[in-house]
Amino acid sequence: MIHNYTKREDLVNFLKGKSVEVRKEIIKLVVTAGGGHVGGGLSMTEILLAMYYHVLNIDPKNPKKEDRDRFILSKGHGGVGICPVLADVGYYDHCMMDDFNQYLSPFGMHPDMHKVPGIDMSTGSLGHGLPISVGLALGARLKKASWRTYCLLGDGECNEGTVWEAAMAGAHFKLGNLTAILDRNRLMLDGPVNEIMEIDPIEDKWKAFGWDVRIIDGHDYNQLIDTFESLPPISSQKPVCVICNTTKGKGVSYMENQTKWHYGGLDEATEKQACDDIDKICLP
Ligand SMILES: Cc1ncc(C[n+]2csc(CCOP(=O)(O)OP(=O)(O)O)c2C)c(N)n1
Repeated sequence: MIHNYTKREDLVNFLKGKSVEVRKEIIKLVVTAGGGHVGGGLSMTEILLAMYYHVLNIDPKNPKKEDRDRFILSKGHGGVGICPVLADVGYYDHCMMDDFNQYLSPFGMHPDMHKVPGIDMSTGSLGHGLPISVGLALGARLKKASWRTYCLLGDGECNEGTVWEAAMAGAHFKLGNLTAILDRNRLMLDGPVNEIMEIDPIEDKWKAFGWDVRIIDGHDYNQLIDTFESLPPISSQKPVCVICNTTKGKGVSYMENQTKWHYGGLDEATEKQACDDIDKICLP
């Protein structure tokens, strides 16, 4: 954990403050880049802040530490969402992102593990994060290592067959050290998930594939912390999928639940409106 809070209430208040800062930085990066995957960046802010500040066993000053927990951002278009969080916990300085997604910048829309400290796997082509996570978790188990692997997936991404091949493999190999996290914001690039390719009943599907399932509000820090603190030990025989119900575009009134804000650009007025809205965000 990257904080010294001993009282839950203080930790949650701290993280809520970070939610505002990180969302404003996402908006800034989208302006710098001339556009970006803003909707799905804003839906996973609380998940990422809870993971990087509290749940993951990591050392940002030693990003490749062998016994660190691994975190795979399978929805790799979430670069604008994860890069500010990695800066915040200390992997690099925020000013390193001043040329975000510009020519020769280490920071692209899809984060590169060879250029961005803290990124455990380069992703962007959907459907590959969970197969890779299964490999990592299996490797850890074979080495008798104690670290865990976490994989954050999009719900639209669950259209990919490789997600389900990996789900089958994770259960087959009894990977209790593997946790999938689903950013269930119900929208994808070009429409609602249930119209493009229905994934419900998603809870039943993960269960049928042999996983334990938890369903929580992905913007509620108390639920996130309770869930990840109570994961079964890595010696358990089942991987866990945490389905996080979220809102795409969370915090910006004109972006929330709007497919067109999967990817977009901002002018001065929309940027100001976004930041004003974020200042007033109300988290559970
Ligand atoms: C293999 C592959 N097909 C298509 C795309 C294009 N694409 C980028 S994001 C996206 C939608 C993903 O939806 P979801 O996983 O729900 O992401 P979120 O809404 O959380 O941003 C698609 C289809 C891709 N990156 N990779």
